[in-house]
Amino acid sequence: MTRVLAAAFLLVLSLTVPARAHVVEAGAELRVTQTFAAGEVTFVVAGVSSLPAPLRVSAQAVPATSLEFVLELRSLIDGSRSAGSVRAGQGYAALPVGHAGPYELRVQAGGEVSTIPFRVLVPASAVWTMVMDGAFLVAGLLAVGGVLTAGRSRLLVGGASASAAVAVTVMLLAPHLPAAPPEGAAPVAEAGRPYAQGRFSTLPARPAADAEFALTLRLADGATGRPLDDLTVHHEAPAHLIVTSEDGVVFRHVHPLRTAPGVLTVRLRVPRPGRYLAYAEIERQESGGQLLSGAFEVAGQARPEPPSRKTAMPRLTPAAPVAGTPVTIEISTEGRLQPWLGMPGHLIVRSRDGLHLAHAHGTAAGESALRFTLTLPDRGRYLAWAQYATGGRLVTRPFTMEVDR
Ligand SMILES: [Cu+2]
Repeated sequence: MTRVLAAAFLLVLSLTVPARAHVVEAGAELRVTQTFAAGEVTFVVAGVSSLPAPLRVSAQAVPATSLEFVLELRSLIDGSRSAGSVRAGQGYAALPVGHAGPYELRVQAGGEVSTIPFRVLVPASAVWTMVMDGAFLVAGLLAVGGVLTAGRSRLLVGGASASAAVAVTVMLLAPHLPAAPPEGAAPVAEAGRPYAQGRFSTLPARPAADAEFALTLRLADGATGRPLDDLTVHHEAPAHLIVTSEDGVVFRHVHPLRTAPGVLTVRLRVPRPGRYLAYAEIERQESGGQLLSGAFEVAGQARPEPPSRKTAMPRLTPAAPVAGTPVTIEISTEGRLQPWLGMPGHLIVRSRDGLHLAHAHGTAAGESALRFTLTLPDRGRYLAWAQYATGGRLVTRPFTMEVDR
């Protein structure tokens, strides 16, 4: 009986000991989406578990592009550099890194450059993980002894049981115990940080319809006024920029490039003149999300609305949405959904006057439908755009919603 128990325990041991992955949060990959002229490109920096090691950087683009990205990695601690290149959807660049801590990854393609700050983190062991590992080891050794002596040594069997109890207890408590901060992590500030101030500008100052222009967002710390350069990547980008024409005909959801500390820029081209509203979703480190807004004018000849693209026919529940209470929106999608920015789908909703902007995340409702739930604050007409990826391309489907009461 004891022999069977000991053998069973050894089996459990062999399954549990190598699976210590739950503490290795630092080994997670980092995904950063940037809008290049070619389209949306997500750079994927694979996690590392020990150093020195090559940092693997790959790129995924929608729509697919064969553009080559030149990469340069620079340590902000000692200035050491490594370089490489990668094509979207093809393999990875291996950039050697010697130590944990802050780095900048410079990505360049076709005259556009973005410098992405990030941290290389290496998992550090907390004291309790060492206790757990030690207890498992002792239990294992004693259990082996127990098997060899056919369970005749009470000391061995008792010791194995006691060690196993300690190990299992620590393992069960593990999710509630504090993890050691990974090596290379930034010092944690106690409170959140001041609000960001954002100023939008265009180059040229008055862009023209159908001509490329640069839209720049300059971020400043609300307390000191200094350039704000501590954005954290959320939903796979440091900043999500929504640009809509005031009439809602034109919609862009892009991810600007960091061209200098606190300066985010994206190249745009819009087909219609008029007033445009810009919104940036950002998140400072150790702080909540913030929405910054601005506006700019595009010059050019007014012309009739272009034939509208495929609009969505949403199914609303309740069919007549009520201000201040949730509405569920279901839209059917063509083709199998691919995650986009870490989610099956996104829904951007703007009030007609532009004073309200919401961003909801969808859940897949079966193979070919997306479901969103959100609450619209007031009566009126809302312009909505559902976004998802399928078949290697991004789909944007506009529709409107009326809130009558
Ligand atoms: Cu975004």
